[in-house]
Amino acid sequence: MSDEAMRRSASGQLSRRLFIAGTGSILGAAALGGTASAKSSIADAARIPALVVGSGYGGCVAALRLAEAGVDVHLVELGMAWDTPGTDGKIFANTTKPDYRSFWLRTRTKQPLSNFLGFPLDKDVPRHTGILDAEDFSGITVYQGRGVGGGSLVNGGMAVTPKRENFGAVLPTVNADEMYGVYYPRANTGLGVATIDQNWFETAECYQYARVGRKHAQRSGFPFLFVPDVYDWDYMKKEQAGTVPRSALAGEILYGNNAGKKSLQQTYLPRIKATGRVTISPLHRVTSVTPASGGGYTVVMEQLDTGGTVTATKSVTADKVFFAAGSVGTSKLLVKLKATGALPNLSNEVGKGWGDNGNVMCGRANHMWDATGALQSSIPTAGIDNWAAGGAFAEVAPLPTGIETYASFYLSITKNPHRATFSWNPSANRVDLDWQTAWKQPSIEMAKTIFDKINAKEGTIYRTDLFGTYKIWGDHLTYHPLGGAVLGKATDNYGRLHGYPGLYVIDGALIPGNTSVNPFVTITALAERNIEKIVATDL
Ligand code: FAE
Repeated sequence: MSDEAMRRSASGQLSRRLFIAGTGSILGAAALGGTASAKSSIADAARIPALVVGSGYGGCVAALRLAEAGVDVHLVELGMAWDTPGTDGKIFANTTKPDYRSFWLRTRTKQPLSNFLGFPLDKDVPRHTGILDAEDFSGITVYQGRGVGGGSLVNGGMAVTPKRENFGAVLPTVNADEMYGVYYPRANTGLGVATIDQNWFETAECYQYARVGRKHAQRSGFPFLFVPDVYDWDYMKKEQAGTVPRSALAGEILYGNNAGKKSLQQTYLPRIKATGRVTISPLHRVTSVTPASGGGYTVVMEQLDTGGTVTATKSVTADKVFFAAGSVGTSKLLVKLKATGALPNLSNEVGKGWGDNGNVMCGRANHMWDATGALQSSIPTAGIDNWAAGGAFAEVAPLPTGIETYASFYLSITKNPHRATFSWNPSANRVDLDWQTAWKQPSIEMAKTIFDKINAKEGTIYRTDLFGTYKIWGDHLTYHPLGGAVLGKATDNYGRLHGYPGLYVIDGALIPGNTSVNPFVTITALAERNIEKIVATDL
C-alpha cells in the first residue's frame, strides 16, 4: 500500500474506490458491506480443488502459489477480515487503549505485560472476535493473531533469517543451500523485509531506548545486531518528522498497525487477490476433515458472528487440504482428527515436538542518566546475540508507555530444550498441551547470561513490576509457537501428511520448536520451498 493509502487508512478515510483498487474483486466488494457476507464466503456443499485452513504466512504462501499454478483456492480463516474501520474510524485499536477489537473472545484483556509500577493493566472489554488470541494451556499462554493475515497482523515484524551455522538445528532434514540460495531470498522479497537506515537510527528520538540497549550490550562485550523488519522505514521517518499519522510512534503494534507495517495485508494478500482465483472466507472455523467417499476430503466448518456464535455449519469436498492454522491451530486439529477417528491413520508423531522458541521476557531498571525516552517506536530494530556462548538472542524491545520509564525491556529467544505434546482430552472435548511453566527455567538461565552480566557492569537491577508483583521473568507465555506436526516426522520432507494423500501441513507446525531467531521468515521460506515441490509433483 502506498503512503497515501496508509494515511487514508489510518485516518479512517479509506475510499470505496481506493479500497476496491487495492484489494481486488470478490473480497473487496464483500468487505465493504461488513465482514464475511454470504456472497463472498465459501458455499455449503461446494466441490473445490484446494482448501487452505488459515491465512497466516503458511496459508498465504500456499494460496498464492496454487492460484498462480491455475488452481482455484478457498482460503478459510477463523478471524475477521480487518478491512473495515471500527467505531473510532480506525481499523485497529491502540496498544495503550485495548477495546472490543483487541482480544479474541475474552471479556477481560490478558496483556503480555500485565503490570506497571505495581498496578495491574488488564481491564474488561466486550467479548468480540478480536485480533489477538491469548490461548491458555495449563503451563503457558500462547499469543496468536486472528484474522486474514494471521500473526502478521499483530507481530513486531522482526524479519530474521537464522544464521547459516544454526540452520542444521532448526530444520535438520532440509537442504540449507537451497534455503539460503533460493527460498530465504524469495521470502524476504515477498514479505518486503528491510533494515533501518543506520544513520537515521543514530539520531532518531524514538530509538533512544535501542541506543541505550546497544551501549549496555557493547560495554558488557556482547555483539549488537541490527535486525531487519517489515515496517516501512520511510514511513517511520515521516512519523518521527510529524508529517504523517503515527502508528509505530503512537504505540500501535499488538492489536494491529493502522499504517506503516507491511503485514500480509500489504504483501502476499494483494497478490493473492490479483490472481482472481482465491475466495477468502473470514470468520470460518474448520472443525473436521475426513476422507470423502468419492475421493478428496469432506471439510466441515462453522461460520461465526463477531460475538463468536456459530451462525452456520458448512460442509465442502476438497481434493487437497492445506493445514495452515498455525502451530497450535494445526496441531489441535490434527490431534483431534486422529483421536476421534476422522483421520485415524495419521502418524503417531502428530501433536509432538512443540516448543515455545525459548521465549522469555524481562526488564532492567536503568540509572537516571540512561533515560530510554518517552517516545519509543513500537517496532524493535536490534538484538543482542549471545546464542553461541549462552543460548540466548535478545530483542531490545520497546516499552511505549508515553512517559520516561528509565526501563530497558527485552524479549529473549533461547535454546530451550523442552518439547511438549498435544493430546486429545475426551472428557473435556478439547486438546491439551503438557507444557510446564517450570520448563522455562533453562530459558531464564540463558537470558541471565546476558542480563546478569549487563546488570553487574552497569550497577543496575531487574525490574520486578512488569509481570506481577516482585516477579522478574515473563515466563508464562510465548509469541512464537512452533511444531506439533514436525517436518520429516508427522509429514514427509515437504509437509505431506503420512497416511493421507492430498493432505498437507504448511505452517509453523512443521518447525521443531525453535528457530534460534524470530520465526516468520523461516515459516515463509519453508512454505515457499514445500509448495514449489507440491505444485511441481502433486497437482
Ligand atoms: P499464523 O500466522 O498464526 O496463522 C494461522 C491462521 O490460522 C490464523 O489467522 C488463525 O486465526 C487461523 N486459524 C486457526 N485455527 C483455524 C481453524 N480451525 N480454521 C480456520 N482458521 C484457523 O500461522 N515472529 C517474527 O518472526 N517476528 C516478530 O517480530 C514476531 N512478533 C510477534 C509478536 C506477537 C505479539 C505474536 C503473537 C507473534 C509474533 N511473531 C513474530 C510470531 C509470528 O507472528 C508467527 O510465528 C507466525 O504468524 C506463524 O505463522 P503461521 O503461518 O504458522
